Amino acid sequence: CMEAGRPVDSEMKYRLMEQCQSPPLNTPELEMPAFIATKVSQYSCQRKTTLNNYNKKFTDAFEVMAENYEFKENEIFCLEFLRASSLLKSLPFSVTRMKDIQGLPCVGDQVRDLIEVLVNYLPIDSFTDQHFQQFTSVFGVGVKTSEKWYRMGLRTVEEVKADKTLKLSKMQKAGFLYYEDLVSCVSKAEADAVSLIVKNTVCSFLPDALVTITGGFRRGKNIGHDIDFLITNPGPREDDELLHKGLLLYCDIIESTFVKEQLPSRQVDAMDHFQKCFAILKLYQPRVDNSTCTMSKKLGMAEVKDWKAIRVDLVITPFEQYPYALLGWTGSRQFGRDLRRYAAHERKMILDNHGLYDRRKRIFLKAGSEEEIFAHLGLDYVEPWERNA
Ligand code: DCT
Ligand code: MG
Repeated sequence: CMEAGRPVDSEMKYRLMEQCQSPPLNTPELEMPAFIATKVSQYSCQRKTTLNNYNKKFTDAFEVMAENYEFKENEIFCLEFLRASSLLKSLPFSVTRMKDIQGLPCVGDQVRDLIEVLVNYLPIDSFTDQHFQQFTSVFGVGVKTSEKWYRMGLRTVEEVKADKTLKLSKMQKAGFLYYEDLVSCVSKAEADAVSLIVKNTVCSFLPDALVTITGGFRRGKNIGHDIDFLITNPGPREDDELLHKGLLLYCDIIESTFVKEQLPSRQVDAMDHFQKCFAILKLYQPRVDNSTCTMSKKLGMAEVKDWKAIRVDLVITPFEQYPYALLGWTGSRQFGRDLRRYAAHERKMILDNHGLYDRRKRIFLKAGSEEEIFAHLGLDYVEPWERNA
């Protein structure tokens, strides 16, 4: 159900123009080290992308466009904007003139048009499409449901909550119940605190288990929407329950669907087959202001909430697939997509979160570390904090 594309979505362009009523930006010319645009790879796995993004005003807008096209199920245009966003994140300078993007890959006509609109304006800090971001920010609500609610005339999370006729899944119910906590980002300190809880709990079941934080926090981010963990146990497999019940506010366990003989999936955005648990954890936090606590107790008021609900993904992998799972779950999503695209198009190999299959030699390539996977692919190693594509 691809939709025929329009040059740049005219409504979106109009709204962008409206938000850009500020005078043109006057940045002094910066001394740039030699930068050769034509040498930049179209694959983010051949670039280094740290969190130092010089082109946020463009990449934010591109990500909104990508999300907009995802809603319209136009995958091609969605990917065009995601690739352009990731490319601009890797540039060592801010784009200030059209000349700056000359010769770069991943800049199609639509992207070029939008850059032309934005290049003369100040950064847009709060440009978001309220319509759909409102609903997809709820745990368990995807683009389909969000669009359905929007078409029903619902506009805010409160309106959805108040509508008793809606059938919510167990996941969405939890999403609404802990909504405020879950939309407020997870901090690095919270990630460290949860990390301790998860490690202690896992180790009480499996003393030799390896527990690693993955996702954005492994890439050096200071905030995230969730905390991702990879758990593996050297030696014989044990599928014990790894979860400490009292702290679990919500838990959805997906059993492993992995079949040993199965070839890696060719789908670029495929889910993996690991046993995983999408959970909401109760993290007790010492209150900063103790007086409020005692005061409210004295006055017989409702007790002050001394915990925060935090989204945690636990992924359990067999030991021999651990490096592939680590590479996949460290992300970013775009980095992973490009790794798989690079493997398929440049190496005739199929990569997923379980392994790497060489189609010419018809063998699975074993790896003991992420470095070995990059080597199998003939790629220079990219550190986790350089994978923020
Ligand atoms: N991933 C994957 N397979 C999935 C889901 C995710 O390989 N089915 C990878 C891609 C990125 C990584 O796992 C972590 O996913 P997120 O938590 O969604 O992304 P993040 O980069 O950690 O972002 P955030 O900071 O918002 O949590
Ligand atoms: Mg994450």
